[in-house]
Amino acid sequence: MAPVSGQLFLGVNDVYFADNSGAWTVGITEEGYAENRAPTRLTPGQQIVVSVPAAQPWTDSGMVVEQNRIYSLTGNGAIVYSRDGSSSTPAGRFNWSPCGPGEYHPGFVSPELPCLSLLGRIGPIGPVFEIGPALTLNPPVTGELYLGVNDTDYSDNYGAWIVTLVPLSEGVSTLPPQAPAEIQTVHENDTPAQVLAALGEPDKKVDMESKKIWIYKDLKVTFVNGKVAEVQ
Ligand SMILES: [Ca+2]
Repeated sequence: MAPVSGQLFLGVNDVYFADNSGAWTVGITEEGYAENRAPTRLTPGQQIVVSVPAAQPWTDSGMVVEQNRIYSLTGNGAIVYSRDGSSSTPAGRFNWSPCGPGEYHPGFVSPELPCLSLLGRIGPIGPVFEIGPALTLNPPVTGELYLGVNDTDYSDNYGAWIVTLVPLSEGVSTLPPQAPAEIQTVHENDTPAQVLAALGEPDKKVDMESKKIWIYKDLKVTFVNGKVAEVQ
């Protein structure tokens, strides 16, 4: 099952490749969507509110975030994270060791990001990033957004944060199509008259003894003996 959308790379688990030969053949077939369900893609202007329960490390938002699209994520509310009733907002807690600013705290979902903060990842095994109270997200890949609570023990937690997801830009598919590249037809051995007909008047003409160079905005045509010899 693909955790995110992207280009698939295939590898050989070896140390020294210079003495290898041959190739494997890999077949790939689409078997359909996992759980017979495609996650929802946000339409422009749509706002999604997801509840992130404190009693589990990760919550599947059910939403796909798309590469090259910008999203606003905001986290609100407070969760209780220990039996003494201590609570945390999505910003996390820094007031005990090893959770102080910049401190490494092994055992937490992310030992580097703030304890008890709101986390995100794209796909169930994607790299973990900090959302905290607010984040402008520019997804590096297209995939389903997961929301997490950076804790060690989830059995003493209760409550939920509320996360709001809003796309700030259109998806790539809604960008206006690019104008097709101009088709320029200049062939070897064309005469200057034929080039003039195809490309129009050049920006610059360089005349040398044996050859002529016509320079266009993004093209250079070289004539030798009155015929096109090279187009660059
Ligand atoms: Ca806890």
